[in-house]
Amino acid sequence: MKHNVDKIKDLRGVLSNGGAMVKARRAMGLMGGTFNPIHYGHLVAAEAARDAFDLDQVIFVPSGQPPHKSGFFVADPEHRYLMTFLAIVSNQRFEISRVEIDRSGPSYTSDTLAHFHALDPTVAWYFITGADAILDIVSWHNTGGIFRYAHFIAASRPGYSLKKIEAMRRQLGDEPIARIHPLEVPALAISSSQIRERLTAGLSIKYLVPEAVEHYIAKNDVYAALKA
Ligand code: DND
Repeated sequence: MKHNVDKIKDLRGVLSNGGAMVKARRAMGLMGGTFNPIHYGHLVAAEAARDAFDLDQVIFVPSGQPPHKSGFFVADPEHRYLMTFLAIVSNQRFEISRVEIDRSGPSYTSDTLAHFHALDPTVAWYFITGADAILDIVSWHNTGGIFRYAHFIAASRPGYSLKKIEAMRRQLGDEPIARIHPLEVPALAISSSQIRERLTAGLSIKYLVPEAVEHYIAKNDVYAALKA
């Protein structure tokens, strides 16, 4: 089964237009995340973005070394990769990339976007985030560079207001702001931190994460360190 898309061969599409061949500008989504663990909030946001922006595929990109996470337990990258794989495998339009898992050093989004742009510069790349992540974007590494290679889809998330995007105009500038596209998605007040808290307390995480992810966590005791 194809599940590593870092060597994309089939991205270039052509449309037949009255006999002339016109290169189609394909649109692809990138769903970056720590996925510690992945849950239905992530999956609903990715699917809603795929639908609304007519994306050919959404590629999930689990962070190897999250650039900004500190002060709490982050599961091993291979566990987070495999949980993400299990969560997306049944969706034909979802894929997964190891690019950040296999890259050493902090997993900066600017490097990842440059990577995908280089794979196929004819593709319109859309980086999907939740409202909380987009409102924090001014603190990201190489803020000037991240908008060069991608548009951003900012999915609504309970507790965060997409109206605050406008307030970042002064710091980011007009062009980057024009590349941020707010998107209302079905509200799911689920977070990875809430799931970790439930695991710590010995509470059920059923129906918050896909069943295969729930089983993977239990079988491998992925969050054992939290119970110590
Ligand atoms: P998170 O750690 O917030 O991921 O990271 C999101 C992305 O931002 C990753 O690709 C990071 O590498 C990148 N980032 C962050 C900070 C700095 C830099 C890059 C840098 O380059 O300097 P989570 O696993 O927590 O969540 C994944 C995504 O899903 C996030 O965008 C989050 O907002 C969203 N999300 C939801 N959206 C809608 N409803 C929910 C959600 N729960 C999470 N319930």
